[in-house]
Amino acid sequence: EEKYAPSAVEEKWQGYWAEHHSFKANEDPSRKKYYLLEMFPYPSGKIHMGHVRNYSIGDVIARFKRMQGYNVLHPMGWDAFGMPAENAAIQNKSHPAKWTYENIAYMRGQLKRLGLSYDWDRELATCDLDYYKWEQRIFLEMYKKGLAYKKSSAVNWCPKCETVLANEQVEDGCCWRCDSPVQQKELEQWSFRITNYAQELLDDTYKLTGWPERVLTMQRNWIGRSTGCEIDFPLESGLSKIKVFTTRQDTLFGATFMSLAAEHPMALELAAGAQRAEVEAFIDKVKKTDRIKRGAEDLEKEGVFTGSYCINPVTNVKMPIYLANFVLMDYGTGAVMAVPTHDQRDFEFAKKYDLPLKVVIQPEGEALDPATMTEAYTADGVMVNSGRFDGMANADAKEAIADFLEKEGIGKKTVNFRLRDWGISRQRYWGNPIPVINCDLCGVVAVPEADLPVVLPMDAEFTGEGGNPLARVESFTTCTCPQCGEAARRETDTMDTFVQSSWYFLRYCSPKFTAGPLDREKVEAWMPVDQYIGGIEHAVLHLLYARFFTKVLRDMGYCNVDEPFSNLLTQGMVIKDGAKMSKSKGNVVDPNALIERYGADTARLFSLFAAPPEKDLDWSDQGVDGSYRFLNRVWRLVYDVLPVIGEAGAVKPDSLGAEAKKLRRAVHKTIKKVSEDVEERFHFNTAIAAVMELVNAIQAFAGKDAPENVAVVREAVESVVRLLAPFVPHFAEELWSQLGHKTVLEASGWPGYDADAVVDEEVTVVIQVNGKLRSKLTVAPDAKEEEVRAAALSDDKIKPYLEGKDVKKVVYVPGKLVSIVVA
Ligand code: ANZ
Ligand code: ZN
Repeated sequence: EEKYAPSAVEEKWQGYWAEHHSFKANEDPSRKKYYLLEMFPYPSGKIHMGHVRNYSIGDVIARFKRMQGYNVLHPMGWDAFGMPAENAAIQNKSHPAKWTYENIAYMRGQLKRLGLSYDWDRELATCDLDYYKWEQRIFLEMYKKGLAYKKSSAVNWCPKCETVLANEQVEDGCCWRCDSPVQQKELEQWSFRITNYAQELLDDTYKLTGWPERVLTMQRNWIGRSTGCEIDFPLESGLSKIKVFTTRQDTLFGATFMSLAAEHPMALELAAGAQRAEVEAFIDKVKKTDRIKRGAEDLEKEGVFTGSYCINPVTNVKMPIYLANFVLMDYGTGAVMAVPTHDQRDFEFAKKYDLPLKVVIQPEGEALDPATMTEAYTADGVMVNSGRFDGMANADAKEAIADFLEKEGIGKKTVNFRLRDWGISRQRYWGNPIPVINCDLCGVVAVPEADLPVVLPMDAEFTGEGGNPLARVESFTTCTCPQCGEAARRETDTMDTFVQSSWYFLRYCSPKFTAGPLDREKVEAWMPVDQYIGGIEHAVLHLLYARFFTKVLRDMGYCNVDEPFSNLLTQGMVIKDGAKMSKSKGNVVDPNALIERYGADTARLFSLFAAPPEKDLDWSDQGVDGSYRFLNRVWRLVYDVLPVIGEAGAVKPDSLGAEAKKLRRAVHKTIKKVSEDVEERFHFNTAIAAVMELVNAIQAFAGKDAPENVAVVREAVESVVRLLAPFVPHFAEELWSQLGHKTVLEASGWPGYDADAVVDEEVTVVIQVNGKLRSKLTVAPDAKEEEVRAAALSDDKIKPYLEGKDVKKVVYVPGKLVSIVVA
């Protein structure tokens, strides 16, 4: 008997798959396609347990679908631009490209060592010129369509990384990467007009039925659609007016003052005489606070009176105009009609500055008194103090007042989105150069198509000082303007790495295409991605950008899909001792050590068995050991029976004895359960547990050697091997070949179940009442006593005999009889 030696088995089958191009994907209209994708990794150095888990989950689905006969596309690549490479270069006095490509080479080896079923011929790295040059083309097309534009704006600035951060990259006021406090800075920035797609991005979330509801909710909140009105408030001077955005026009009669953002263009001109100095000081102070803090609910409300007034257009009451720290310039109009009785922020502000309160919505059957209110009343109610709208439900008044404002020309209904355009400029070297030239005479000039690509120069220096290293490469920055021929300066901002990850899944469809970014025919053959798998941390950032980019490319004619990912699975974290594995916690398990000791199959099996994919996986050394012991058990079982089952023919179900029939039922029930668990719910843990039970049943089956049973035993062990194949592929291949077959990967390799075989055997139980036969039941032979007793007592034919009587005794003779005694 041969001993299970994982490393030899794994090397053998990895060699076999490579040699036979087992995972090469070709378009094949005769088979149903299945595009399976895991979020590609950043080449940080080496893979961690989170990767092992993510890619093992994906690999199970890919192999399962392949065994079912699907034409599977399962590619892998590298999200290879970004800051860590530049930081490493500074530290090691080396080059980001060298660091990145070395990491890729190492990590590719690790992924191969795990036996993942990738089509390696499609591998790409986003820092390959062959990839990023096409992105420059797409950028210029977006520029020409007005979807990429440059504007000066206050941006989130990380002083440590010396770069701009998107709002999504600021977490609790700190840089998502290095955790430094984020500052505000005015800069010329390139942006993508994602706001043009806000409505479609929102609407289409309702088509994404294969996404977790939680992710869809996060996307919807991020897009943040609000419906309401814009309303004009004339200045007391009559010279001009202030436009506000409100979602609560039903509270208009209760607006008693006005709050403007410190950046509001009218702020200074409204600051009359004595107030001027105080207003200027306030503006200075507010501009220094970051916008995340300013938007936070617990912000201490602060403001300053401008000295000017405007007029409430429906009550004609004079309203003092304030600047307020919680009003943001980049939402709505940067001006808020303040209704302190019905908005909590306005309430706090009014209390602080002693401003008037007027109730306009009353809760049913209650009378709010402004003098005694301790917080704003924000729920629904009945309109009061609102002229002709009094007595209406406030929800109805919303409509009625909006109509009224439109009719009177005071305001109009509008929609507002929280979503901002996507700032993509990064003051960094290791990224895709934005392909434009800045000319003193002509302004921004696109690099002509003939001059593309703009190649990232290799001779930059990485000292860690002076900001963007790319801006110091003279040979790169010096150029002539393509329009006027004068000396000009090349743009040195590079694109956010989220741009590259917004279309890599499309490029995988035709990774070697040389006539453009995408071969439309191939893209049509493979897209959309049928199953996408990745971490929940990308619920907003990456997934929203990828959806946006897909729509842009669709509108440019590059692809034909509205949505890139039909189904999304967000897997949980790998934790140890109750905490996420991280260097700082010192609880990291290195996959290399694990694989060396137990082999890739055990590493895979453990990470699939220990928890369902969407839950956190709790690391346990015993769990790993248990997985390894299970594989050894299966290995021994197969070798044990090999000598006897060699000659077995097909199973003849009718000629089987009771025990053999029972084993066969277990086999087919397991096939059914595993198929359903994998296919419908990705519940790999329960699927594996079911196979373990089956293995126990086979081991316990006494008649293994009897000639009449060898066919059943062969079917049983072959089923075990095939059911395990997606999880522990090398192991399964080896045993499958020992069982006399070629490769378990073949289409139709996944077993089907025999519907007749899974039907439970039934026995007839008779029911007696006071010794007389009154009815019969059919139950499973191993049915539980309580169930049979309950079924007997509630049997329709029995009930009449029990009516009005006392049940004295119920006796169950298993599988035969229920005897009821009544008096
Ligand atoms: C009057 C009012 C009365 C409001 C009331 C609310 C309650 P959402 O739902 O998030 O879109 N607002 C408008 N622009 C703002 C800005 N630039 N900075 C800070 N706040 C702003 O929020 C819309 C509400 O947020 C608007 O409706 C406005 O206050 C405020 F009982 O107008 B409301
Ligand atoms: Zn010029």
